[in-house]
Amino acid sequence: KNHDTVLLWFTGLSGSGKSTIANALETELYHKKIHTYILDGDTIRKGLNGNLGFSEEDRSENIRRIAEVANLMLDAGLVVMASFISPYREDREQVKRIVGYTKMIEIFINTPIETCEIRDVKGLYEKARKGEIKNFTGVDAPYEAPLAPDIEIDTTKMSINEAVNLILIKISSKIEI
Ligand code: GGZ
Repeated sequence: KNHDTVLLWFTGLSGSGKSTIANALETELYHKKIHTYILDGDTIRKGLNGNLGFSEEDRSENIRRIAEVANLMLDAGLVVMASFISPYREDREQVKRIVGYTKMIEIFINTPIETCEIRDVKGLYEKARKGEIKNFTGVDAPYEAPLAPDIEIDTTKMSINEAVNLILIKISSKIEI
């Protein structure tokens, strides 16, 4: 089962660039005729995980369900990209246990919070600073950085293209692309 495929797990703060990189990577894989699927908060938290919030327990359950869905998609032969803050180390370890350690490429989008906050694409940091959103990652909820990610990207030091190329090299060390 799960032949020749891989789960690209993007972890990092809100606004760090996870989805941007996942989307650019998907375009490249499409050109290589690789079938992909992107799992991200925009879809999962509206649908499957619509009953979950941002407590520690709910985030863990969010990640657990996503891992199970990703595992099914790997069974179907897709290259799966998952773009979630996934702030807890133990939750990310659980993902590896669910899909298999060799299947998961952990990609830490390590953009400094100052940059994420300046970008503030959705205005959420400002709201969190004012106390209008509680338990916001990096403000009043923790982010446990990966200790040994497969890839680490700081988007203030690397372009999207460079990041995508780095990830493509890693993928090609695992599967034929
Ligand atoms: C963090 C929050 C919160 C809180 C709403 N903390 O920039 P975005 O908007 O699109 O990405 C964030 C998204 C995080 O959902 P995840 O499923 O990735 O989180 S986790 O892995 O921790 O379960 C942000 C928005 O949801 N958002 N409230 N309190 N991000």
